[in-house]
Amino acid sequence: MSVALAQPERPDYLNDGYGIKSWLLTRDHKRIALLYLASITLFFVLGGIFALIIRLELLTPAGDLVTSQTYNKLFTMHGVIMVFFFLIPSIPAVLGNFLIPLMVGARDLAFPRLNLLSWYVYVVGGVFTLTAAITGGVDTGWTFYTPYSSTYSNTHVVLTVVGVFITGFSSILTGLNFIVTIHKMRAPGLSWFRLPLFVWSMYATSMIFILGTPVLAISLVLVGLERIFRIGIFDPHIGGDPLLFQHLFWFYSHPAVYIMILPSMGVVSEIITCFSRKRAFGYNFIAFSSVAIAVLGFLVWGHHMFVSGQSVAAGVIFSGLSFLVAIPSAIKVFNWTATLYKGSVSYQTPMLYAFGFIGLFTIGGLTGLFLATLGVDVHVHDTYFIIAHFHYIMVGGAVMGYLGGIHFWWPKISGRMYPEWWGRVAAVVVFLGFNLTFFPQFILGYLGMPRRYHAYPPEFQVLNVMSTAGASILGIGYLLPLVYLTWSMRYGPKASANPWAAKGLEWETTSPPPTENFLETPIVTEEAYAYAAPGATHV
Ligand code: HEM
Ligand SMILES: [Cu+2]
Repeated sequence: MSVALAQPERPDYLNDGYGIKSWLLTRDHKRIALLYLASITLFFVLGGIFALIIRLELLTPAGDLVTSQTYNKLFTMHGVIMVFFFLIPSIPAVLGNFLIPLMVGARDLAFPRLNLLSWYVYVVGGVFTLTAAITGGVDTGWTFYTPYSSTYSNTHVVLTVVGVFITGFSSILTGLNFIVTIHKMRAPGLSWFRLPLFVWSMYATSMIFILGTPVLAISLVLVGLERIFRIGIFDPHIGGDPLLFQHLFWFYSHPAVYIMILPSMGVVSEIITCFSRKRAFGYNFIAFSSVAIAVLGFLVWGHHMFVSGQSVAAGVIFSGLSFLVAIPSAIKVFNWTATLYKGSVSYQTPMLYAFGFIGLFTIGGLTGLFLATLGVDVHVHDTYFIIAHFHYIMVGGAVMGYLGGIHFWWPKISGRMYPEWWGRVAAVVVFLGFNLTFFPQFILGYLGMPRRYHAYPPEFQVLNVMSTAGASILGIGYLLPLVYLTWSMRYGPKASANPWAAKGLEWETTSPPPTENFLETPIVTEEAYAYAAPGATHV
């Protein structure tokens, strides 16, 4: 190795132009993905700090760390930030933006300028909501239930919902961009049923973005108008109906919970096939179950309103429809398991997260069925059982998938490898910390501890201490990737084009990819996941 030929380095998307301006005005989907990564990480850290203060408050029964008013603002800001500014945009805006053009063999998304605009819209929305937080906060809970939010709360409701409203446009524009790209810009030979499953999940997610987000936007505008002009939409004193808001809100927000989980399911499908070196078992079923979840998700909002006084008939119908959603979800879990069966499985970091996802999502999904059962829900409604249920889905599921995806595609994104040992350590710490945080909450809720209270009877303390301890471990678990991924951006060993020997067009270009993604248009000649493991009897 004495004479290294001085090869002029081909520019990749990271070194093709320097300086702040070249980033802030970029139209490259990969750079925009990194802009999102930075801003979303910031929100995640903020939301996480709020969460830790909440858990510290609940360490003792007396409610002695912060006042009850401050406590209400803390859990509201935690929820608003995590849901609207982290979970909803996380995988679509970061991984979707980065990967969809690469996966379909295109040079960029269909509307690159619109993509950049989406990021600015997201940031402007974030600035509004953060301003509300800094100048006094909001205490309605992330669900903004009326008539409290529209009439009685004297906090910054309007500023907060304006921020969420603005950010909604970012979702809509991103969804539009993805759908057009997936329809119109697939490489020659890339038929619908050769698409990576991640692309299918993004397609389903985009449908919800476009069909659901406007409903949320309108409901929030109505809350604002009601507060300012007293127009009588939600306040019964002036002819309004407070339950109307719950219908409008959940008509969006139940589908929105699938916005948070479907993308992770797509990520998990990619990771499982790659690290078991098998084609996806039941590809069509996995693909269509994403679409089925998106459609069914619009029919079940009433399961959030079982105790709001809706008719028994409505309750029974919503209960039954909720059970239906379990079918496509179970199909996915079954097909991932069948994909693993007789595969040559390896346990790299992304795969550990994928396993974590499957286990935790299953617990979250099954407890969802408890909640969909009318009689059980009446008992645990608005208790910690609910908190545990949706954190198993949204943190155990969605965040695990997000971290798994970030690790899986990190070599492609940064052109560097992360330290594998640290990766595995972090994955295990996250898994253990997560379960210690949220499992006790199922028991707490079952025993009757209500959610959103800043003090509680002493008999609940032991389980709360466990939960707070778990949250601290979880916090460390999240901090680790933040540190070593940042480190690897500079010092990590250079990654090859395809370090996992994975299938998919994104692995056929260099790491990191050139600005135009591919030097020549790729042509697709085989199905997705054409892995053949040596020694495997099934491929
Ligand atoms: C798959 C992803 C899922 C996610 C992300 C999710 C998320 C959530 C969230 C955020 C809440 C709490 C809302 C609040 O603040 O009040 C919730 C409550 C609920 N979920 Fe899920 N969920 C999922 C799956 C399911 C499934 C499959 C079912 C039923 C088949 C279900 C049934 C329920 C019910 C009935 C409630 C309301 C309980 C109550 O407030 O009394 N969920 N879920
Ligand atoms: Cu729901």
